Amino acid sequence: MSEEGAAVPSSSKGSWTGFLKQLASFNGDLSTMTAPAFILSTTSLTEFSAYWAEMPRLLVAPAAEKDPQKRALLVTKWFLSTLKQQYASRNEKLGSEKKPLNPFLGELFLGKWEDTEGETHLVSEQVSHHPPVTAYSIWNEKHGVRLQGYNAQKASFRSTINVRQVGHAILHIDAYDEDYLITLPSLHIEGLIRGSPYVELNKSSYIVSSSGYTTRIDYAGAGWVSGSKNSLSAVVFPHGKEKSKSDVLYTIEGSWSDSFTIKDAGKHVVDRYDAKSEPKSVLKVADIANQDPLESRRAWKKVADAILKGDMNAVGHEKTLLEEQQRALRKQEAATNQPWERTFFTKTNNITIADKLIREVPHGSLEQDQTGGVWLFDSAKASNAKPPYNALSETLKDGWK
Ligand code: HC3
Repeated sequence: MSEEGAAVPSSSKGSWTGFLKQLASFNGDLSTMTAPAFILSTTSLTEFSAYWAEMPRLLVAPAAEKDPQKRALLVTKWFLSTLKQQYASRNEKLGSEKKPLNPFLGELFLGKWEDTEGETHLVSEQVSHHPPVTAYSIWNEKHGVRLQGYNAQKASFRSTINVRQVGHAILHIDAYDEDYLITLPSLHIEGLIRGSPYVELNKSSYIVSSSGYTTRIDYAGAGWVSGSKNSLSAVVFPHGKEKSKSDVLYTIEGSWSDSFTIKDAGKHVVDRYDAKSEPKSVLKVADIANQDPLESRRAWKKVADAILKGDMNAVGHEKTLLEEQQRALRKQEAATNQPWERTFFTKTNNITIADKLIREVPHGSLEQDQTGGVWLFDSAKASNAKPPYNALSETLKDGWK
């Protein structure tokens, strides 16, 4: 049994108890949740998009595989490798899951990885504030691999914070003109009572390829049948054969934060993945002084500095200034009838490849009513963006649809 607030600094025990009480009447909007200073993060959610590609080697690996079945497996392996980065890396670094900064409309986070795989670019943008939606695009021209997606969170409170992710990602491989629709796992927060929150994944997510393969990944936590933390169990099968055990092409068992093993239909081990030994590349981000005012680390600098000092008055003051600026902008847009123009993304009403592939997901739906539409990376916008963003045009060839 964990003791209430055992991991909370003694000066914050009262505010933690208050926070837990406030959760009982939580309205589901994560952005309105007010948390004590010690659990506030200095990182905005726009930065989280980088977790998709911290190991560019795994992201581009499918492009070098000629067999579509093995390619589908490599895409699955890459996706599974991103889970530790997405859901457990902050815990490892900071000791617990903190409350990220809520991006403002138009907020940007840009960077690139430079390693043996060449340049892998990242553009992340807050494309909607109500509801909060973050869109991203990640591309590596050398290998002809591009990922784009967007996400929002629907939260509720029942014993703990439960989060359903809305949105999806699409990975495109130029050489085979192939797309992979990736749905996002649900999660909940553990360790709340103790004061050291961490994420556990639950339910299932899918990867559906335009070449005819589907992967279903089932997640479970320590309290489940498997008994171990962050367990995953995945199967790769031809479209429509989810219920047929004899059609399973690969099975994957293990832990998304530690290691997993991949077996073929004959139960032979074909690959293993160990999160500890996989090298990560460092994302290069411009110095704050050279960033645009819309760029996340520049825009949030004063708030982040105040959080680091534990000065809650200054945090409140700086956040209010940002909010007032945003309100003034919205007012001006309404008065001139000119809605905010997104820098890199466009809302589409057309049928996308995602509409087609989502049909392979049981009860699957893009739920565009929950994300203010379907958001697509707009390479023309990126090429014509104001300096310095237009420099990205040199890295954008013809692969975008
Ligand atoms: C729920 C979450 C915010 C959303 C985070 C998302 C779903 C964002 C998209 C990324 O690709 C994946 C991802 C990872 C972690 C998710 C966060 C975990 C906790 C955070 C809550 C808003 C914080 C709850 C507050 C507290 C104090 C319990 O940490």
